[in-house]
Amino acid sequence: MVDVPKITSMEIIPIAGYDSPLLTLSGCHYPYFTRNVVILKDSTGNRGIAEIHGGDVIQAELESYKPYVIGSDICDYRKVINKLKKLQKNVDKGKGIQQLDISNLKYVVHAEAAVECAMLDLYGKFLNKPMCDLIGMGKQRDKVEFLGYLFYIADRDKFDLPYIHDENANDKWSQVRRQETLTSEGIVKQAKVLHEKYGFRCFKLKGGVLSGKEEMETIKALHEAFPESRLNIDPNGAWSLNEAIELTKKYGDLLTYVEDPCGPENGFSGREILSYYKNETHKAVATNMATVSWKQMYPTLLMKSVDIVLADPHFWGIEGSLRVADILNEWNLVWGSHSNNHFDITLALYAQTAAAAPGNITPVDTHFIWQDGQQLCDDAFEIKNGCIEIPNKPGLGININDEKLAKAHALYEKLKFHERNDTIAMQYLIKDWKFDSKKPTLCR
Ligand code: GKR
Ligand code: MG
Repeated sequence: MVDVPKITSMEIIPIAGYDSPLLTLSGCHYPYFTRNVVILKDSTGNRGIAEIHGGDVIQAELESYKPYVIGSDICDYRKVINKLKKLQKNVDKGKGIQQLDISNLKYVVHAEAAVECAMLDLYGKFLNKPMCDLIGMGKQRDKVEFLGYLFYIADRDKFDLPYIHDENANDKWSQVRRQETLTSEGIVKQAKVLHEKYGFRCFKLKGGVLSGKEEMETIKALHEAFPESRLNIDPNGAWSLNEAIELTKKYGDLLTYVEDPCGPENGFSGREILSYYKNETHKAVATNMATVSWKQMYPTLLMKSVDIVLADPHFWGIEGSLRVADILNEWNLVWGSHSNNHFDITLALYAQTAAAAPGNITPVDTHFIWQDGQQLCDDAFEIKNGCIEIPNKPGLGININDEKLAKAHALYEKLKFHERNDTIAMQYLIKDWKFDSKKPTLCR
């Protein structure tokens, strides 16, 4: 009989990283973003790691899990997760983020996904198998394609806030990602530099900032610069149903698919509105807003509201996200993953989960390009030719560097608040600016 290692300790380490003043419907990214890192130790001395969204609510949720995690056999991760699910306090109240109210994000995130990741990392180390071999129906592909996530960027000199400068960096991307970018030419330049550095063949423009027409003109410019590339725009539901239909009729052929073009309006949910949108345009639709839970999945599928569900493992759990992938694949629909600002541990999790997702998946979202250089692991995965190749290493396939982790924690300790808030920075640009799910950020 083999002795299965037991979990002997669980540490939750809140950390922070640097960001640019990226613009989205919810406002402007603050100079810092926060995450929670989980480290589990087992009786053999192995460490299992995970990273999830930041903030006090998620940190407290993770802390409350300790008595149920410590002492468990590492291979009992399903049993532990089932228990944690029953305990969960911050369950989605049904509204989710279908209107991109960022303050609801913490209710959509499932903190137990971090425990699942760290336990699977330990389990993989014990069996000497990569995580993607152990989850869902096992490894489906050796490499995973990611997309180049393009953002409009505000002028950092307009803020009295310590945005990172990267002044000493000599690569083009480190400079471009910190410069004001509010025009089509600027976004095309961003895409060109990203293509050169990471080899992306698929791009997503974060919309909801300028008018729909201006943003679709940017898509047109991107199409001219990259005629072979897959293009997608995500205004996070800022457009009305009518505007989304009009814009799609004029520019829709330039897009491979469109992400959350419209959302709830006139008493209809985002799922209903997207279904009307699809009936009229026949355009492929992706979402990370209308469908973020199993309850929301049922009406989504009944009404054929979307074609692509961006099932972030932090929202659905790792096995949950792969169950979504399985269902979508059986019905000729498509799996992908959404992202928020993150470090390299999340990048590895996306790669491992996507490697195990069956079917013809869509290139995975990642914000990591905006944080590249702030790696916590010396053996972090790298995006080359637009893809991450899954290494033949056990578990997640990466190992944390304690000094780098301590530095990210020290940065967190200096922060006055820990939850994401895009209004604070935005009010430097437009006095008294308030989030409005139906008004692009700069159209005030
Ligand atoms: O980083 O501001 C952002 C994004 O807009 C993020 O909050 C979204 O959740 O990337 C996400 C999306 O695809 O909707
Ligand atoms: Mg989205």
